[in-house]
Amino acid sequence: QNLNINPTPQQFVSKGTIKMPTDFYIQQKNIDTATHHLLSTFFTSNNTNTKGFSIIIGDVNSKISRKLKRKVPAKAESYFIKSTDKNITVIGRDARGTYYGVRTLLALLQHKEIPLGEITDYPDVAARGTVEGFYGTPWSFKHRIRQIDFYGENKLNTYIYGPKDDAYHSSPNWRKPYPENEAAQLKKLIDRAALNHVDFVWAIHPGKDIKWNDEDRKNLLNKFQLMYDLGVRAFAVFFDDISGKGTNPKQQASLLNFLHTNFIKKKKDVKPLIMCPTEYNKGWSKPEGGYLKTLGKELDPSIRIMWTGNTVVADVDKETMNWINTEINRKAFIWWNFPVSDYVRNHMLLGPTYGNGKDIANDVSGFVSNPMEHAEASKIAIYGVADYSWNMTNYQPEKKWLEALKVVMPESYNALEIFAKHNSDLGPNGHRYRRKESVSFAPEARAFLEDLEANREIKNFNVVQKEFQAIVEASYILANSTDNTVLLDEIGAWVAQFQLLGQSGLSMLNMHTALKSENTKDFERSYHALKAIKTEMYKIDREENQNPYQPGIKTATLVLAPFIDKSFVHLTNAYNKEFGKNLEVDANYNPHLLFTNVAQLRNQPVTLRDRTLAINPPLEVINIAPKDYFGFELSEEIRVTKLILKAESTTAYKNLIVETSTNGTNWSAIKTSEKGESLEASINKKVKYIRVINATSKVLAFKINQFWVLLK
Ligand code: LOG
Repeated sequence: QNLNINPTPQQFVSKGTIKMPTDFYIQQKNIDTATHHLLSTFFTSNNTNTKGFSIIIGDVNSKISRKLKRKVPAKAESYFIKSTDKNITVIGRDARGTYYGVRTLLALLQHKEIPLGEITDYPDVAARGTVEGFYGTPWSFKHRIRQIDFYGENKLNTYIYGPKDDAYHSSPNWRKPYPENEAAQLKKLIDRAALNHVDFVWAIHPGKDIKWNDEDRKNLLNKFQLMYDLGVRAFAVFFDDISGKGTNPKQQASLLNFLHTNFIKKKKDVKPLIMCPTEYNKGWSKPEGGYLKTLGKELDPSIRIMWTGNTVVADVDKETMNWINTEINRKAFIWWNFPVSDYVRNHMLLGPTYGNGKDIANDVSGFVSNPMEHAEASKIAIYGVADYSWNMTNYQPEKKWLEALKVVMPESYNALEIFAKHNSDLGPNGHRYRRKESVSFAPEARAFLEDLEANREIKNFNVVQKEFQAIVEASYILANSTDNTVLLDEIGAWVAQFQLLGQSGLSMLNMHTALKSENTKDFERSYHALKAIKTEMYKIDREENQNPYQPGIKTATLVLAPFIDKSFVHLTNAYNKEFGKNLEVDANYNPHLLFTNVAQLRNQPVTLRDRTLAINPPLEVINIAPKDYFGFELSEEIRVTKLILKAESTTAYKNLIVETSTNGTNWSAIKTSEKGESLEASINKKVKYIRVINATSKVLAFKINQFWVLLK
């Protein structure tokens, strides 16, 4: 029997069901405020009295049958429930276990019939939840309240508060108290967390300007005390994304040990410290510097060390864990950088939570997800994280994803499913992290294109048509839904874009039908309609979500959008040929490629905006060896008018040569000039390849701030 409880209980022995009683008799022993509160959300004076169906709630120290108490697993936060036709008993290992038992009890009482039997349950991972640790607009108060309630509902016990753009979390103000109104709001969040049995972990990020002296130690103690007074009982110290003196592992360890001894231990009611190291992923770790080993050796064993995996954005597996745990002498606390989108801000990441090993429960001390700045939309992924971290071996990504959609949109979940399944990949990005997208539609798109290109009858025309129709309809439903307006506020612009995309797909299909029946009037109408739809999409992309990093609104970029573009190009070409017409073919997708032998650049996305073809500038220094080059391979010979390179320092310019080629073998050099900060070349000829090459015999190292060519 499916209990429909998230996270999935570890063990459920089913013994039939009984009809839901109308009245309950609650006997509670040893329960805390949070559990009291939770009970009061269901049991009121209307449905409780001493003659009702018995519900006995307590923990292992309460006066409850010894026989049943023995069934509570000897694990933190565990509970045991026995339900018979006479009564239901809920016993927690500890206060939180009892609370979780009551969460499950209330879920059982949502059914029309009460499932009978025994539930034995406990979490696989000790600390489970999120770290609000992204760049960009921090979550609002309202969103945080909704998140914390959601964590309680899904048995997540950890919310690490560390928004990069909170000035009192990081420099310059980490030493100062929060202004009164911010402190008051934090206090409300902290109280709300307590009511949901969520540890509100307040993180500080002092490494940008910390001085390794007594004064700053006192500053930290003082700030911790202020946060303690607001109700914080769990703390973290982040040393990520810093450079300079703050990165010293001996100093970091010594400071943290100091905080451990003089604050954590003294308080008695505060959880062990969590720290995020400077080298927080394997790709950035320099074993020869001994950074991680030093932390591992010197940090008090109770202090947890965070880890994002083999790279900044990565899924973690057994091997990941074996490596890091050996380095740091303890079980790493996983900071999973999903569904965070601060490096692909024009995308919505609404797909399932998947990719992490199901065999690492015993290798981690915690597992938290870093979400999107879109809090509500992140719940889809977080729901999966709750199940994965609670009951790892039984975790089923797709099943949990479908459930999550229903939880966030109880009415319009079918429409949300259509939207979410086509909006999950990140597009090409410097971290090389990708997600599946449009999984069930991808083979249809492929088959359609194959038939189209082979001039065959398109066998799955109806299937494809149905999908586009569904996309348009789902978008209307979502845009007018009222079951989660908070979510709609976040995804609205993407939904609008998605609707247009679906509409453009229908026009593309019409073009095909018209071409087949040689109806030029219909063909040209649909052709122009599709172009007009593209213009509208372009407008949304230029008006909505205009952040300075990845501005705009991208939708269904992995499968759907390229599918429509390719079909459009093919159909227009075929039409032009057959009817001797000259309709413009440009589908304004980027058919050009990056052309480089520099490993550091190989995965940088190339974007075409208007007629400007550019490399997405990476944030790190690039090493260009002798004969190394970077540039573009154009889809065909195209007239290029201009090339611009803006490097962080201009000293490399004299060592670089700009070359063009029509075949990739024979190259001719182009004259360059330095204009202000840029290296510029005026070209004005048709080329297929264009590149900048290191013509010297030494390695050139520079940061690329801009690199683009202008196409005619
Ligand atoms: C930051 C984080 C950011 C994430 C993804 C960590 C430990 N730190 O590169 O604030 O959201 O990557 O862009 C990070 O992941 N730095």
